Amino acid sequence: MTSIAMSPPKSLTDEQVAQYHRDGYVVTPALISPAEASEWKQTLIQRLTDEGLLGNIPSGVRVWMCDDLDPYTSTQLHSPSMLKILQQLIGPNVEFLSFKAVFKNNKTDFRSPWHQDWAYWRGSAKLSIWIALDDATPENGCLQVVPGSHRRAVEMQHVEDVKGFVHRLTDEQVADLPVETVPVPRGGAIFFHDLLLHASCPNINGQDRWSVIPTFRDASLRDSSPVWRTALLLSGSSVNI
Ligand SMILES: O=C(O)CCC(=O)C(=O)O
Repeated sequence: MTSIAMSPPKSLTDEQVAQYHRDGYVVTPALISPAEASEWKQTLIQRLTDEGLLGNIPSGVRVWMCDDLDPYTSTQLHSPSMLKILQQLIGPNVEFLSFKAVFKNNKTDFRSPWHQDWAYWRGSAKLSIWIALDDATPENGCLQVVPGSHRRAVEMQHVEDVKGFVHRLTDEQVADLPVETVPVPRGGAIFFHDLLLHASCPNINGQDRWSVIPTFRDASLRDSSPVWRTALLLSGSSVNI
């Protein structure tokens, strides 16, 4: 792990914890500092450059498993703030599974379609953190969510598309639902349940909108998901590894 200057540890209020359980998501406007967000973005750009993938991923999504952590990401994932908030939302046993970079810009300018992450991995409930590495606005592709949609899995279409997101809903299927658009400043984060219906706005102004999305689970629950061979225990004990 690298040594970096961390922001002071943060936690959620009881009201924010209740909001997560009621709505399926909660926003923290400053999980990390803007400087940390910028450094994380540069780290991921360097990784993608080293892998020969920068500018070469039509989906704008790259996933890394937990045994493939770069030092900067590892340090951030072990930050006291992140663990404290995860324990508030998941409980004392927290496992980290994988993380992805999702980048929208003047080339990958399409919206991510409506979906529930659970359709991709199934098994026990997961929690992901959508962390803004740039200011995320309605114009450059911030997230949209349907509050309360995390209470049940919905049937999704299977669509083959080089841009990814093969399990998705059409915009028409979401038309009558109470969509919220969620701008987040650089360093801010959205903690969200894997059944939360979410999408992102199209990038219409061409400005970078990078995010990093780590995924976690309650390590005390046995997970039948076939996606992860291994996990990294961050606190407590695990029935899975
Ligand atoms: O950041 C985005 O555009 C959406 C990403 C997303 O929904 C996902 O990776 O599950």
